[in-house]
Amino acid sequence: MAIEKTFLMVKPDGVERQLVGDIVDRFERKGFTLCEAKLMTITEDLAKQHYAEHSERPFFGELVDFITSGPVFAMVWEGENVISVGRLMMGATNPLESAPGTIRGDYSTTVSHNVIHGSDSFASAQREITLFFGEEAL
Ligand code: 3AN
Repeated sequence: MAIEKTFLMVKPDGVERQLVGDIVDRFERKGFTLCEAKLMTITEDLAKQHYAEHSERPFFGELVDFITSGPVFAMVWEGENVISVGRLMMGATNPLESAPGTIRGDYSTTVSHNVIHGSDSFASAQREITLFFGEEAL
């Protein structure tokens, strides 16, 4: 048993396609608790910090351009194993591997415009929650 918190974010494509309600609904029905949420536009500086681990990758510029291209819906969710279960609910990054029934499996066909971001580890969750909502949200 591990009650923990994770950072989830509906990306600009998901907000534009009006998928926020569906995504919040999935996590609520699963039994997780929404702790923080805000609709916001990410600055270039915040995008670069958020995706720092990808800064050397060839798609980094594209990634920053996309995530700053329109409003995102940033959230903190709490619950048992919410970090790893949240990743399962999101589906794989590779569209060939994101199963139907998952968020990406149901709504996305590409690796870049893939609707949702979720922390991939406890350390990432701590870092991302602090970056978007401050230490008091941990
Ligand atoms: P995830 O979001 O599933 O944790 P990461 O951390 O490997 O995936 O990648 C972060 C983001 O970078 C992905 N959500 C995706 O939008 C983008 N990305 C990953 N690989 C590629 C790629 N080959 N081309 C373009 N964008 C990519």
